Amino acid sequence: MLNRTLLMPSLSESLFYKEVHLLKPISFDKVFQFEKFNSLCKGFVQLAQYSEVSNRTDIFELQKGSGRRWTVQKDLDQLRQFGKHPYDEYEIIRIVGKNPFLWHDHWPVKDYAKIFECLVLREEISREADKVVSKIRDENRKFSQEGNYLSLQEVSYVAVHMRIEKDWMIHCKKLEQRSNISEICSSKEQIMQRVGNISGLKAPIVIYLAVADDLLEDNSILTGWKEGLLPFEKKKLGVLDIYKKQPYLIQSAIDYEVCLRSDVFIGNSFSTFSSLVVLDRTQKMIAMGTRELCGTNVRWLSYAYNLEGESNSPRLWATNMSDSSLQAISYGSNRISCR
Ligand SMILES: Nc1nc2c(ncn2[C@@H]2O[C@H](COP(=O)(O)OP(=O)(O)OP(=O)(O)O)[C@@H](O)[C@H]2O)c(=O)[nH]1
Ligand SMILES: [Mg+2]
Repeated sequence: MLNRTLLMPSLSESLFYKEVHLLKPISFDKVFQFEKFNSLCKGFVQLAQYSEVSNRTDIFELQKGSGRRWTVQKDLDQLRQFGKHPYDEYEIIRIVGKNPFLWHDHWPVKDYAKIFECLVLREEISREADKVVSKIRDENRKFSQEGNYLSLQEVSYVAVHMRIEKDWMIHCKKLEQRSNISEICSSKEQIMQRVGNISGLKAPIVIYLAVADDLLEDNSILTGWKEGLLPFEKKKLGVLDIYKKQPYLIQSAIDYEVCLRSDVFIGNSFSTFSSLVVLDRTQKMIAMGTRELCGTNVRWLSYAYNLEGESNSPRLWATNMSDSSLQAISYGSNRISCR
């Protein structure tokens, strides 16, 4: 919209809400392949390094509004205005403000989602995810042989993003009160029960539990699953070392990959992490030419356990790519396009 190049953003390596003093920036290119991004996103979004800027002091600060009187229309008008004279004379525009954009209202999901095709993890990170996935598949193979199953049985796995860590429990309770929706916080028991009711999971099958161990107060997540569902977290799988040597952000990035590649994914439709995994999977389905995004016989099947589906199972979940707002995929929703 401004017809400008985005200077490489800095991300946060640590969790923000309680460790502000430990806040450690990590540059975009430590996580994603920088050049790959620009080549895949040519004509859409381009990134540049700070070193490419000739005059780093020639900055115009664009102040974004906030509060009730700040509307989507004002936000949009301001952006348009800053694409023109005299602002186009400045080499850098720095956008500042508490909510720099009302951004989720300016682009339809379909356009925004293109970004995800350009975000490719650095190899040293995806290699760690490869290790975790192959451990999961090894376990699956072991159990399917023990049970005298055909050795040709597909070596597939299920990933459940159990969003029950303590940062979430604080957040989701508040959100339920504020939005007057009671389907946001799911207990461990509800997750186990609903996942157990999914018809068509070929037991025995390994269930990978994607949780941030450090933030988990209840460490009994391995018990209480229906027979035939074989739960594994990082410790039982023997991959704790892989995660422990990484900062918070990279740990979640590895788990994101593991969830992305699973045969069936089950998450919480109000979690940004879960919503982005499902968006990514929906995009893969569309790229493969899948017509029935909400069928149960598709590759990249996903469910939301915080919403009730058929016979008390989790609800089937695919991203509505023609949604006009990013609200649903960035902050969550209970309208998830499959019924
Ligand atoms: N740090 C960490 N996070 C993990 C891991 N596995 C899964 N996650 C998930 O990654 C997300 C990290 O939390 P945030 O930094 O708040 O991410 P977010 O994009 O705001 O996602 P939500 O809080 O779930 O909406 C959480 O949803 C975690 O449950 C892990 O091993 N480590
Ligand atoms: Mg969060």
